[in-house]
Amino acid sequence: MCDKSFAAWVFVVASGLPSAAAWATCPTVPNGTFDSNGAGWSNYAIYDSFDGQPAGSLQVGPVGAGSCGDALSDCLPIAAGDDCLLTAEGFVHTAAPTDGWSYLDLFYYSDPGCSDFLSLSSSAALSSVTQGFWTAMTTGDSVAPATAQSMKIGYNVCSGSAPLTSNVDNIVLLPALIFEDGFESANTNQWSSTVSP
Ligand SMILES: [Ca+2]
Repeated sequence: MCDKSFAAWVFVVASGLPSAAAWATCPTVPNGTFDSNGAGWSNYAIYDSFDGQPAGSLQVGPVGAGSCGDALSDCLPIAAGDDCLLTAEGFVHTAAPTDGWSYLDLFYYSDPGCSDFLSLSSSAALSSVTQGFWTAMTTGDSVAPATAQSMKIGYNVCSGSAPLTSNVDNIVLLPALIFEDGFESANTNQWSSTVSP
């Protein structure tokens, strides 16, 4: 009984995927897993060969009390309307201050060289109350503004009453259009068949 239901569900999902033309183009994040170094990342970025998921990550900080510090990627090309999910894993060591935050951000620019700042994506936030294990973060859908030509990825650490350090690993950009078509129009026209819940 369980096997039969599962087979029907797999069939519906696989046959209902949108056409290739519906998928967004998202740039590949250079060196987002920090396997052997922190190349391509600047500002508060410090390579950490010990911590990681697996080992090798970017340490951001220590950021002084009451302030924020960004680790920033190199400038990446993007086209207006590109719809991407930015994901990563964040980490704060045990016994760190608990009144700080880390943020995962996309910064959009109106020129190809990341000079003319346009806007900031919705952020993914990680409280420093969460300590001792790697935690998944995602910005959710982020659509490049109409005049965007480039972007940077940022991992921003903001301390509270004392200096704070946070690590980041496995930074990935994914197309965010898997469920485009069909459900937004309040019907199942884009899907080949349905099964009752
Ligand atoms: Ca790693």
